[in-house]
Amino acid sequence: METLKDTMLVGLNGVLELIWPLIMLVTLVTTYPVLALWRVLRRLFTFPLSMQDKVVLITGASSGIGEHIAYEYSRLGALLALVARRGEQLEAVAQKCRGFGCKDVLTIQSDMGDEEGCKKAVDETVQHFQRLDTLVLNAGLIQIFPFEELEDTQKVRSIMDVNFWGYVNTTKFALPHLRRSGGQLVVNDSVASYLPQLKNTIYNASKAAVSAFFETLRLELGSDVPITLFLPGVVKSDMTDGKAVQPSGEFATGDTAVRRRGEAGFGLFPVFPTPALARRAVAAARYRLQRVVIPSWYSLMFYIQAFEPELLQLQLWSQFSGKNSPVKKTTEMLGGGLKAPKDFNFKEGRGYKKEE
Ligand SMILES: *[C@@H]1O[C@H](CO)[C@@H](O)[C@H](O)[C@H]1NC(C)=O
Ligand SMILES: *[C@@H]1O[C@H](CO)[C@@H](O)[C@H](O)[C@H]1NC(C)=O
Ligand SMILES: CC(=O)N[C@H]1CO[C@H](CO)[C@@H](O)[C@@H]1O
Repeated sequence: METLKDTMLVGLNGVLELIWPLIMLVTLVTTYPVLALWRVLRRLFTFPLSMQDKVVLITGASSGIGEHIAYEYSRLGALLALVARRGEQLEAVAQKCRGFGCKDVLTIQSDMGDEEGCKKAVDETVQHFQRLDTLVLNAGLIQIFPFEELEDTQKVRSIMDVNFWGYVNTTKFALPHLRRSGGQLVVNDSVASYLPQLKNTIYNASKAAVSAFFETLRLELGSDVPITLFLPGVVKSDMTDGKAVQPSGEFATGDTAVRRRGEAGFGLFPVFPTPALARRAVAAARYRLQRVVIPSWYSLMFYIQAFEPELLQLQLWSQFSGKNSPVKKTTEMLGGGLKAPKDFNFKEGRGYKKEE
């Protein structure tokens, strides 16, 4: 039964629904120029953090974005703790870091998909260096298949474990050390956290969770431990090369990886080179920026998603179907490491409008 009070509350909310957008619009128009000016001034008058002899812990450091972030910090004189599951590859990266001038690199073979692994990464770093200044959370898994192909959701729990819980648990273990050193958090989020991307349901959800978690944590920590979220668009990495979790829970390898890579439709967007991405992400962290989209043109899509989601959906659907699927065409045209195999059949995309 609706009470009189309920009716009045609904009425009050109704009034707000009418006038609030107007108030917001006026606020946006009046405050935006001031804020834009403040951002420019802040950028001009803030000195980037010196990384000389600072201890940086990087997860997912054996390849792709994490690897290049390690090189970037090496050039800046930081001391590194590199974490990944693949020990040999990690050693090779560490060797290159030394070549770039890093004075001390610790490699930690660990799985960020379980709690012990997260704890081990932080503990061994602090044991070795006696401190921790920057935690770069970057390890991640992706899936490239429609949700309905999945027989058992248990099989893809690993994505949420690594991409979300791994980040949360590592943050939990690292925070006391970061507080002590006046350190900072740097987090690899993805534009997938606000841009829907077909065949990436769980991945997309894990990224949205990361966004929500760290934006909230930011409010709690204030300036004690600054948080920089970087949101890469399509970047060349093992992930965009098709190394993805399968409906079976296994990793895609060989031909399957190549097929998955083609199916992902990553090829529609021009790939952003990984070293350049790492440079921008590290610069953003040194300026303690809160959130950077790299490359920045992706951020415009955020407004489309917010105000005209139908438009974005239309574009994504058309991308995956039809005779002249732009995915197919641009993938072939661009190459850039994302080239589909010659005999790849783009029409096979399951669950989408099939060609008659
Ligand atoms: C995170 O910690 C929780 C609580 O201890 C644990 O249940 C979970 O398995 C951990 N997950 C990861 C990925 O570390
Ligand atoms: C960081 O994001 C990019 C782009 O989404 C991805 O290729 C890379 O592997 C990332 N790591 C995680 C954890 O998403
Ligand atoms: C943040 C977020 O939810 N992003 C997208 C994840 O994917 C779904 C389904 O495609 C979209 O509706 C979301 O906008």
